Amino acid sequence: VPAELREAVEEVLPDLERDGIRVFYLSSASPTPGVEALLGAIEAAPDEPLPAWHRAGVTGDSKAMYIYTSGTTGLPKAAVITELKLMMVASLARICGVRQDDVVYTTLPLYHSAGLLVGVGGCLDVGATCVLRSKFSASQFWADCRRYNVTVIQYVGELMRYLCNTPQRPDDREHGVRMALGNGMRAEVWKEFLRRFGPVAVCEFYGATEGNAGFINYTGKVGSVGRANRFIQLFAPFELIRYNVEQDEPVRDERGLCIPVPPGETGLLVVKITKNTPFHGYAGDAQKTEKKILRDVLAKGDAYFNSGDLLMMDSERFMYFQDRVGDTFRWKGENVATTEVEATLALVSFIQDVNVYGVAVPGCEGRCGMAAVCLKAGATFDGDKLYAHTRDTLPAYAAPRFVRIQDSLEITGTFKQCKNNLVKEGFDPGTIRDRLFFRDDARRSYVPLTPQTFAAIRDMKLSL
Ligand SMILES: *[C@@H]1O[C@H](CO)[C@@H](O)[C@H](O)[C@H]1NC(C)=O
Ligand SMILES: CC(=O)N[C@H]1CO[C@H](CO)[C@@H](O)[C@@H]1O
Repeated sequence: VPAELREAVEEVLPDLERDGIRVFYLSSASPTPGVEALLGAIEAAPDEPLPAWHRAGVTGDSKAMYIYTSGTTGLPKAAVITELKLMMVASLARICGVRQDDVVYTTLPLYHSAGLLVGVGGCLDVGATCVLRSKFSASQFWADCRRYNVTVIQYVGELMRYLCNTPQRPDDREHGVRMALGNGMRAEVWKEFLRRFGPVAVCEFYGATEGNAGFINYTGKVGSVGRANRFIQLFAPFELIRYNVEQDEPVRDERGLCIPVPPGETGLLVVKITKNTPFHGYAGDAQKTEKKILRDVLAKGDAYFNSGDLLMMDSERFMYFQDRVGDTFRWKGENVATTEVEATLALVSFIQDVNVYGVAVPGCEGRCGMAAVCLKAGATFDGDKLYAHTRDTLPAYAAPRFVRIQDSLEITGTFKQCKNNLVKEGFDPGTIRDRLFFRDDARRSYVPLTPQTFAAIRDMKLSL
């Protein structure tokens, strides 16, 4: 632990000591009895290879570490990462073409799999140089790349968007970055990134920390997370199955089995659990582990890892990420993929950040779209412009009915947005301090949401 977390550590230290767990501060001294300081020990360590006895008894199945899932819904869960999994995920960098002479720049937190396993692990795997920054900074990003001769950058989709949102500069293309390695970049952002910062090869991959398989597109088809080739199908048999967003469960046929979707249709990604693609579950939580396993998928008695992600495969077998299961909601009988609406709204000139979710409205089935928006510095909200943009780019059911202006949006350590509190808070101007707007079709604009309008919606006098 970093020494800044001293208070939190001291609170649970007695429990940890009881379990025989040694705790280290990442500093050269420790202010806490019972906690050791790591930096001095690292300095003093010899640089010869570790003796083999040190890892005698370690096998592919040994637990290497726990990584907590990011917890966009509910508390984070500790996913078991085995030595084999660690090596497989670390090899992603090599598969994407990272070389020994590369300098890889990582600003992602190291307590998650992208930064730690792909970034640091990938550098260890190929023998490349790793440049770490404790916190991502959009304004310092390219300066860092120039200063440290960075050739490979690591991203999650949000980071690329933050970079594209920075003001244009004449030296935007002055850098030696040849490759970007990461996941979750939307096609719009991908195009804009290449236009702004030049020909950077993008290696986009898809995978969940605890998942048992993933995809990569190492040749850079814009927007795609990879291609489902025969090799992947043989190694990790996966299916996209029909999903009922309202019931929040897969659709089953009369035999009780799941139904694969045809190309072009969005489905839930499930990956068969086999010897090659085991699922190690969550530490000390058999119940949560079982919840991620889907049984009787294509045949009675089979078992699949439920990714919780909705993907689409096109006729050329390219895979596209659509949304997280819990993030998609139903409105007017249609599925609204929040990440898709977010990507569309992010293109509006005065919007810096946006988080889309669905709120309950009295007397209405499903949930009604709402967007929490953070404005660009110095920009003002333009209801007419937003209305015109959503009318031109989104189907009517997907355009948010309500907009909430916030100074900043709550995100997790891995730049994922938190929706739960926003959903709970709803759209009542009587309790929400932020400015609220309402999509008014008659006036073709987003207009301030007045207590009168709210009351009319609540009392079901105004139909949405
Ligand atoms: C970056 O490259 C330049 C030119 O090759 C070199 O002079 C400089 O020392 C390098 N910087 C770092 C931090 O390695
Ligand atoms: C592995 C993979 O699917 N690569 C594809 C990524 O995108 C390029 C560009 O369209 C395709 O040609 C590749 O086949």
